Amino acid sequence: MKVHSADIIISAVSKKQYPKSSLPEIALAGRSNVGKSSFINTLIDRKNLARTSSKPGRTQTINFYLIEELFHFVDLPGYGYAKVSKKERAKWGAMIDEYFANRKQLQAVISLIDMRHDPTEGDIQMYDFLKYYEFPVILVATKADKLAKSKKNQQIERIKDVLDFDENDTFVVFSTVTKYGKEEAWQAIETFI
Ligand SMILES: Nc1nc2c(ncn2[C@@H]2O[C@H](COP(=O)(O)OP(=O)(O)OP(=O)(O)O)[C@@H](O)[C@H]2O)c(=O)[nH]1
Ligand SMILES: [Mg+2]
Repeated sequence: MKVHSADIIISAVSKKQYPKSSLPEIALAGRSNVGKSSFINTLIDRKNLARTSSKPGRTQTINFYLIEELFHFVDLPGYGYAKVSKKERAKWGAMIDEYFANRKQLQAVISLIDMRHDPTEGDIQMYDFLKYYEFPVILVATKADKLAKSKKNQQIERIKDVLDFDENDTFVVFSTVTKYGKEEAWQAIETFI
């Protein structure tokens, strides 16, 4: 998809603030710093609409982006950042639960995983959660540019194995640096909007 219009609608902390719109939503979940915001920017050809940071934990609100007046990307706060307090972690959990429990517009979840490493405990929990509630998942294995070509296939198999990946879900190898996987990601998203 070639995107001409993309705007941030709101940074929400509770459901009262979610957009009053019935447009389909595609949410992005993943560890803090995995590249959720960068993924959005790459797909819509913008440098910095979704704020990115080398400091983990930057996105601590649920950010709704309206794309082509057609659907919303919903950038969820990242999990697994060590330097947050117990209280903040609980707040994160409540915010995410509130979103997943209430949002009928949600069509699919893009779950991002850092391709260089095995899935973390948080990655496994997130995937299990999404499968349990039967949300369609687009698994995006990102930072592919940082992995030697010879290691890629091996690591794809490893990630699928650790997650007990459901082959009905889509698996996309991706990089914001080379834009590898961009078309494939769009194709997967377009089946849900
Ligand atoms: N080499 C490489 N770096 C990437 C890629 N994707 C993201 N990054 C970098 O990873 C860092 C974190 O990216 P963000 O997009 O801010 O990550 P996020 O998941 O939105 O992080 P939070 O908002 O903190 O949850 C930034 O320095 C990005 O430039 C990629 O595909 N390749
Ligand atoms: Mg972010």
